[in-house]
Amino acid sequence: MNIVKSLFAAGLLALAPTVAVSHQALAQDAAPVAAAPAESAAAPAEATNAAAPAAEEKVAAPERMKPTLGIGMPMPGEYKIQEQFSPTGRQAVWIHNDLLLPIITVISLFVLGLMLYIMVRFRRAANPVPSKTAHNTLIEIIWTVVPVLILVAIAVPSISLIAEQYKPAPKDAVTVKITGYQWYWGYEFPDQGIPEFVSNILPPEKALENGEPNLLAVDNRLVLPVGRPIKLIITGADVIHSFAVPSLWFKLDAVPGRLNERAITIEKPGVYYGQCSELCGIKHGFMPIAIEARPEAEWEQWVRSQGGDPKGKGGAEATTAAAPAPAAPAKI
Ligand SMILES: [Cu+2]
Repeated sequence: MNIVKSLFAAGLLALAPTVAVSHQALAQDAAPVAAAPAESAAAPAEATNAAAPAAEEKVAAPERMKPTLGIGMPMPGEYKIQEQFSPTGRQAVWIHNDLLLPIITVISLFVLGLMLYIMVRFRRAANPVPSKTAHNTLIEIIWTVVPVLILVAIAVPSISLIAEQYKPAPKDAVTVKITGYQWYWGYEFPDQGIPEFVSNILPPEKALENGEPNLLAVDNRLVLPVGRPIKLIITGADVIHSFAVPSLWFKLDAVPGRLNERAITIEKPGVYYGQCSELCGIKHGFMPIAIEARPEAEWEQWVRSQGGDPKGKGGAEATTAAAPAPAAPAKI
C-alpha cells in the first residue's frame, strides 16, 4: 500500500510543474489563443491577396541602355583623355588640356631653343675663348622666381580640383556600396533597400550580340541617376582592387577593411565603362565596370524593379530604429 501511495505522490510531483506551467500558459495566452483561429483563417487569404497584387505590381526594369560608340569607352588609337561627363572630370580635362599642355609645350620649346642657340652661338669655331662668368644675380633670381610662379599657377587649380574631388557628399546623395571581389564587383543601395547584387563580365559573343565593347560589358550594370550627387563607398572583400571609370573621372582603391568614399555627379545619361585598376590576381583584367546613368524617373523605375524604394532612407532609418530593440532585454 505504501508503495502505491509513494508512486501516486511521485506521479503528482512529476506532473505538478507541467500542470502549473500549462495553466499559466493558458492564462497568458488566453486572448491570443482565442484570436488565433480567426487570424490563422484570415492569414492564408491575406497572403494570397498580398502575393497576387505584388506579382502584378512588379515594376519592369527599364530597357537595357545601348552604349554610344566612343562615349564612356576607349577607342582604338585614342591617345587623349576620354570625353568627361562629370564636373570634376571637365575641370581636370581643362587643367590638362588648357593649362598643363601649353605650359609644358612652351617650357620644352624654350629649353630646346636655348640649347640650339648655345650649340650654335657658343660652338668652338664661333666662340674660341669661353666666358669665365660664374654668377649673375639677375638671371639667378629670374630662374628661381619664374618656375615658382609657374608652379603656383598650376597648384591653385589642381589643389582646388583635389578638394572638389574629395568634398563630402551632400545629405540627399544616393549611397552605393561597392565591393571588389576576385574577380567581380558587388553593388548595394543600402538607403533604397536593394541588397548587394553581383556584376560579372559578359562572354565575348554575348557582348558582341548586345553591341557592347568586349572585355568591358557586364551582366548587371550599376544603374545611377543623372544630375544627382552619388556617394560611392568602396571596399574590397579579399585583396585590393580599384574602382575606375575614366569618363567619369573616378578611380578609388577598394581596400579590404577600409571604406573609401567619394562623391560623384554624372551629367548626361549613358553607359560608362571602366575596369579594375589594381593588379588583383589572375583575372584582374576580367572584372570590368559598367555604369548606366539614367534620368531620375527611369532610375526610380529601376530601383522599384529591384524591389527597392527610390525615396527610402529605409536602410539608415531601419538600422537606427532597430538599434534600441536589442537594448530592451538588457533593462530586465
Ligand atoms: Cu580587381
